[in-house]
Amino acid sequence: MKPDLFEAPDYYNIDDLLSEEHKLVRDAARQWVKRDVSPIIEEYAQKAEFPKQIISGLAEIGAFGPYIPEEYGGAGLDQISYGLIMQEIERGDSGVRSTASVQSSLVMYPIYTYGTEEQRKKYLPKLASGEFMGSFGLTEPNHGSNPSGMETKYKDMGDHYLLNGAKLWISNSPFCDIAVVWAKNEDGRIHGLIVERGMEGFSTPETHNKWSLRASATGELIFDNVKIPKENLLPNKSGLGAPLGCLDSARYGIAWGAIGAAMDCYDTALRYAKERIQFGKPIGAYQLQQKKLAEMITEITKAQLLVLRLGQLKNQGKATTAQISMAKRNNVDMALTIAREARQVLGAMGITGEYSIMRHMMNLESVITYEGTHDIHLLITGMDITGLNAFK
Ligand code: TGC
Ligand code: FAD
Repeated sequence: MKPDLFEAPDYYNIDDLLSEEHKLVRDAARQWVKRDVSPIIEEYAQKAEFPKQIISGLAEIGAFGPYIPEEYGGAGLDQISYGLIMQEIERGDSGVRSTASVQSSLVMYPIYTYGTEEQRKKYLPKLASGEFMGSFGLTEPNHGSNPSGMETKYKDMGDHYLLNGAKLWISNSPFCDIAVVWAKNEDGRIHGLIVERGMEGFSTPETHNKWSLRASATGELIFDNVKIPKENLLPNKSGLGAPLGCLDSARYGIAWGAIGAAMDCYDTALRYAKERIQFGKPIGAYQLQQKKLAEMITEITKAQLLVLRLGQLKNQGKATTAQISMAKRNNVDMALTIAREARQVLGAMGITGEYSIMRHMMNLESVITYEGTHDIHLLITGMDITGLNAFK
């Protein structure tokens, strides 16, 4: 892979709107990605393996629990810093950002928000340091976009719960130490349970043959009469709103993260267009290529402004699910369109692993599907503006 020459585009001087802390956090993540992710990521994507050696680095830049209070090992940062960290990590690779998103928003967030003080103390510091890695089990073979129909269930056995069922398409599953799993009780009410590796009847087979998110490990979570200690139930929220609340936080991070992938594609295409000579001129001198590049920077700039405002709302506790949906949907679609256009600017070179663009493009096919598909987010916006529910 070519050396990482990335220069971040900031067409509207958005840096002027960030605090010194935001810029320090962002720059530390940016330097770390350049030093520890860019040189190895193509190799790991090619061999379809998560690079476990970067776990400690992710912890050091605050990517595990950026907004979780410091007393539980988190970085105690605000929502804009969280977004900037996700942006920088996804600039390196969406799969690495996935690992951080799951750990922070789908494992640490529910334990912090819905868990007991004992659960917080037991798990959060280890998750923040990367000593423990977590996964989040919502999706099932028969229930993706409609998790309310989930079949995974648990039964109260007096001194413990008995868990049965299966989750599919689970990021980090093959190597997770714990899984936050959503299951129905005998009354059909959804609760979160913390399942630990080593519990009898719990297995995590890996899903192979992915063309997307190859540097992220994806797998199943299988529960065959798993005995769960009663203290592993998250007691402070039940119903589908509990997992959906976690998704709000993760989708917000993805809205920022997708900008990172788009910035990397744009920066690579811009540099290539200025250097590649055809018909005696750099290809960037031709109007067709300028149109592609001009539209890319326009869309990136709009996306940057969208998430910055969303981050302000989130810091004030005012960001709604529908506002987050809009940003996730828009920014991932924007990044995928830019990846496709940028790939064309590079001609044949664009299909090789010498450049990051094709990897970003393939990754974004997952990002546009997980955490609510492109269609589902449109329907969430539609429901919000019309007051009419297309799901029921
Ligand atoms: P609906 O009837 O609308 O809602 C059920 C209950 O939940 C409440 N609620 C929320 N609560 C908190 N936060 C939110 N964001 C909430 N949204 C809804 C709602 O008020 C209701 O409460 P109550 O008290 O009345 O019961 O639910 P529905 O069954 O009609 O479904 C709505 C729909 C389709 C929008 C939802 O199910 C959905 O978002 N589906 C998409 C599924 C999804 O996003 N799955 C993601 C799996 S995790 C993942 O992909 C990780 S990838 C990680 C990575 O690698 O980065
Ligand atoms: P389906 O729900 O079957 O949808 C298929 C198609 O139908 C889509 O185009 C969808 O938009 C459309 N559709 C569905 N319902 C409607 C409707 N009402 N109206 C119109 N169109 C509709 N899940 C987890 O729980 N944890 C994880 O860590 C996790 N990681 C993932 C990692 C990867 C790499 C991938 C690819 C997925 C991951 N997922 C995870 C699962 C992901 O959240 C689901 O794939 C996603 O929610 C969609 O579910 P589905 O694939 O079953 O598609």
